[in-house]
Amino acid sequence: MKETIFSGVQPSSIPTLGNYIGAMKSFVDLQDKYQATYCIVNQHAITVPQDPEILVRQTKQLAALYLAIGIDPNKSTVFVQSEVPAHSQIAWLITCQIGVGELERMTQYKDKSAKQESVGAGLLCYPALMVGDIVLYDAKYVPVGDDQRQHIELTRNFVDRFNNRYGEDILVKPEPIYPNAGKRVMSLQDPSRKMSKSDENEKSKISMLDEPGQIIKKIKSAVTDSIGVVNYDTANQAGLSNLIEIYASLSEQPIKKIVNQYHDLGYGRFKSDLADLVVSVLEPIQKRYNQLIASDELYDILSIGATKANETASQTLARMEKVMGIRYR
Ligand code: AQP
Repeated sequence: MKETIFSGVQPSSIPTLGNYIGAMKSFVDLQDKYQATYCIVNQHAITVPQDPEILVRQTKQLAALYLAIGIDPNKSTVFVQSEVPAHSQIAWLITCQIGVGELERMTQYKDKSAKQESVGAGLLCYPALMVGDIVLYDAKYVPVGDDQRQHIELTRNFVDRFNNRYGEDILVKPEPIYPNAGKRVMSLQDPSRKMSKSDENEKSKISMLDEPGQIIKKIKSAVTDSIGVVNYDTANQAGLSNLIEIYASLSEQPIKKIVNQYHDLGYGRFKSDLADLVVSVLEPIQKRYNQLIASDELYDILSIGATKANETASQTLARMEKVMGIRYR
C-alpha cells in the first residue's frame, strides 16, 4: 500500500509563484508515488477578516488551479476543508491538548496579529486546526514550503504527546517534504520577506493568474543589487539569488549551471529569460484554469473528494474521541 501525504493551501487570495514553487508543484510531482490528499483550507483563511463573496470566489479559483497545475482527481483526493466537518471537530480536541504558550510562539500568529487591529481567537488557535488537518489523513509526509517548518514541528510534538498518553499507534507522526529549490520564495520588492499571496503590494508577488505583460514587468522591476555579476549569494545578492532559485525550480536545473550560464551576461538578460520561463510555465496552467473555472466538472470533483475525505477523516476522529473518553456508545 502507498504511503499517504496531505497538504493544503488557503484561498486567502490567488496563489503566488511562491505557493506554486514551495508546495503546489510538489503536489503534482508526488501524486504518483503517494496516496495524496489535497485540501483547500478555507477555514484557515477566516482567521483574518475576509469578504465572504471574495472568499467563495477564491475557493473555486484555488480548486480550479489545483486541477489546472495537473493534480489528477483520479489519483488524488481534492476537497474543500469546510465540507469535511471532522476538521473543525478534531480542532477542538487538539485545542484542549495544546498549551497557550505553544500557540503564542508561532511566528505566523505574531506576524499576522501585528497587522490586525482586533485579533480573533482563531488566529491564535489555528495551529490546532492545522495539526488536525494533517493527522486526520494519517499523513506520513507533508509537502510544504519552509515557512511551515514550525507548524510541522508542532504537529510532530503533538503526535508524540498524544500517542504517549493514549496509546502508541493512534496517530501517525508526519515528516515534511521541502522542494529542492525555492522552499522559501522571497518578495520581489523586499528579499528579506517571503512572497505572500495576501501582500497588498502587487509588485512583491507574481500571482498564478498574472498576464504575461504583468509578469515581465514585475520581474524587470524586482529588487537586485549594484554588483552586476550573476552569482548565487544569499547574503550579498539576496534579490538576485531569489530569482535564481525561481529559475532553478521552474527549469529543474541546478543553481550552479544557471550561474555558469548567466555569470557574465548581466541582470537584464537573466531577468528577461526568467520572465519568459515563468510565462511558459504559467500560460498553459492558465489556459486549463480558464476551461475549468467555467465548468460544472469542478463541483463534481470536489463532491467526490469531500465524500472520500469524510470517510477517512471520520475514522480518525472516532479513534481520537474514543481514547479521550467522549464517545460513550
Ligand atoms: N514564499 C513562499 N515560498 C515557498 N513556499 C511558500 N508557501 C507560501 N509562501 C511561500 C507555501 O505555500 C503553501 C500554502 O500556503 P498557505 O496558503 O497555507 O499559507 P501561507 O504559508 O501563509 O502562504 P501565503 O502565500 O503567505 O498566504 P497568506 O498571505 O494568506 O498568509 C504552504 O505549503 C507554504 O509553505
